[in-house]
Amino acid sequence: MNATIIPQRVVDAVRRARRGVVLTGAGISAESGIPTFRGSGGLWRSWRPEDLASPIGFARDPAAVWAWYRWRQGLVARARPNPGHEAIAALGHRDPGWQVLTQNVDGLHTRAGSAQVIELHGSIWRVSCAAGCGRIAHLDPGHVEPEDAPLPHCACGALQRPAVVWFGEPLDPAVVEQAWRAVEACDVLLVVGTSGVVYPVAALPERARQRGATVIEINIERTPLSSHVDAHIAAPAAVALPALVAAL
Ligand code: BJW
Ligand code: ZN
Repeated sequence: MNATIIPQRVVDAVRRARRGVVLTGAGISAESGIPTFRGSGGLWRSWRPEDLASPIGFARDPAAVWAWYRWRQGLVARARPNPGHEAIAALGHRDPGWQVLTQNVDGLHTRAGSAQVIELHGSIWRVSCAAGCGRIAHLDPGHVEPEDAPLPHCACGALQRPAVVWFGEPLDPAVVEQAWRAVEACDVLLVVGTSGVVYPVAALPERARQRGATVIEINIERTPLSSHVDAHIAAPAAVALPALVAAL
């Protein structure tokens, strides 16, 4: 596939954009070998979200939650950014007016060279205090603990937990504010590899449209967003994004 998969009006909108935003989900990292959540092969086919990605699940069985996150940390540590991440970084190098908002916790946008990535759902490489004392620690991707290693503890004595946003938890209000402002100010929003069902992030594309932005979705499947966007590009992110950047 080549640049012809990208409609000319999409190329024109991206070329003309003064402020662009890329909003990504798990699909951008699929071609780096990181499983998505929903759909075939998705993580939620094998595990229940309420067991592994909720405060109640963690309280019930912190060892199971830590084993799952350590397994995912191992996958991410061995993964490399793919041409989709690299094309997004290239957009930012071409024009620093582009901003990346991601639901992913894998850090691959930063590793690909994107600056100032807003991580809406946190990072798999940070841990926080499960008792809420506020201490945060950073993990070394070069030293992922085995899945059955002892559970990590905060200096206050409580368990540590992954510093990610689980179901039923609020996103960091400062981060939401930044994302909201970016989306309200943009003239182009690229929505890449997200099923668009998890709120509040799922509301961002609609907000961009209300404010007059051109919203372009890149996804191998149709999503609830697809009938509300200006263009749906049905191709893998690692193909469509390099083709788009090459056409600019
Ligand atoms: C490709 C591709 C390729 C594949 N190329 N594309 C009922 C109605 C509305 C809302 C709610 C409701 N019931 C509950 C809620 C709220 C809830 C929610 O939205 N639930 C919905 C599921 C219904 N939201 C929350 O709880 C959020 N918090 C909140 O609302 O707080 C309110 C509050 C205020 C005050 C006090 C207390 C609370 C928090 C949501 C947290 C989500 N957390 C997770 C896991 C944590 C991080 C981690 O461990 O990784 O975040 S869940 C999971 O879903 C993860 C993701 O970031 C998130 C989004 O998934 P994403 O990225 O879209 O991935 P997939 O797998 O769904 O889709 C992949 C897509 O890629 C697919 O479309 C593929 O086709 C595509 N694709 N290969 C291009 N090569
Ligand atoms: Zn603590």
